[in-house]
Amino acid sequence: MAIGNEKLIEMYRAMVRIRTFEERVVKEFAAGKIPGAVHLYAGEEAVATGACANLRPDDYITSTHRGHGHLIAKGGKTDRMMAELYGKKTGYNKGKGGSMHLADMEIGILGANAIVGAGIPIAAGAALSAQMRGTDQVVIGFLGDGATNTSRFHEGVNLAAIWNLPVVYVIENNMYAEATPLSAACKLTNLSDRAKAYGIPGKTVDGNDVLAVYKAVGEAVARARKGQGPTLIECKTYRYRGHFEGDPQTYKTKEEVEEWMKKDPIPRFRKQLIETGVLTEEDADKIAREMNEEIEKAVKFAEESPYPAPEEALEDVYA
Ligand SMILES: Cc1ncc(C[n+]2csc(CCOP(=O)(O)OP(=O)(O)O)c2C)c(N)n1
Ligand SMILES: [Mg+2]
Repeated sequence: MAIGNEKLIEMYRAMVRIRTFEERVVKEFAAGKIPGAVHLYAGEEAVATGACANLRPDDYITSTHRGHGHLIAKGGKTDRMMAELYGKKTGYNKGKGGSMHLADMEIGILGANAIVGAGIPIAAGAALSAQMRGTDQVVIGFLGDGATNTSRFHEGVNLAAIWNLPVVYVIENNMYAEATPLSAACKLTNLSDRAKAYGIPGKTVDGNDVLAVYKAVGEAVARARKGQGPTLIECKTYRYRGHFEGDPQTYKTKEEVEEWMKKDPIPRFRKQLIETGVLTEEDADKIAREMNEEIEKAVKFAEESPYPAPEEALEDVYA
């Protein structure tokens, strides 16, 4: 599979943008500038990036409580995201949703979701809508390993299978659901084996290898676009931070963390791009500087934006 240099660089930029955004979220959250809870994606950037690099602007995604990476990979704007995290009126949800409800319907982001597994049937629904409207749009539904143990997984994937819906389910197996290791919650080694129960193809890939994710999801997206139905893809990865910011992470061992740090998807892809002559060291450093500048601007935008007015509290919300 030949991937043009422009595409490779676009993917690298997306991964660095996600990491830089979140490194800044860590600082601002610790400084008390961001209310509520944040669940960081650091370490898993190759999954969202490799998956979304196969999508068109009019395709859809559903996200999870760990959604910053999905949003950025689908083209979400970091200034509006940061403003939302700050609870400001200029944010994606006018400051009323925060990290776990980020959405941008204009570019097919049907929303992050704090209810584990809730995006799975929503992805099936969006795919049904594309099928009924006769478009060739595709949906990617992101979910965690833990979400594969919910009833919504069974209902959503089963419906997608029997109706042959244009959806790709991408499992981000980061080995934990909160503090529970996957081995305590599921007997399988590869979660893609669950696809057999629904009669659809399943595949497991190295989720820290952006090109492996890109290729596997690319094949699944092509199948879905041709009307050949859903695919279940498991990406094995690791979250570097806690389940949420503030999690003491007593359930992880030092050795485990060190092992996964060696497999960090960003330095790994950087090395690959430099070795193959796609980027020079200077180019890669320039991308890092540009992302720092972008995120600096996003923070300034968030800080200088107003909070929603008290009299707007009941607008745009369900009661
Ligand atoms: C329906 C529901 N049950 C429980 C929770 C509490 N909860 C939040 S995240 C989470 C773990 C999810 O694990 P996984 O799907 O592997 O996603 P990860 O956090 O690892 O990305 C749980 C149990 C919830 N938000 N919603
Ligand atoms: Mg998990």
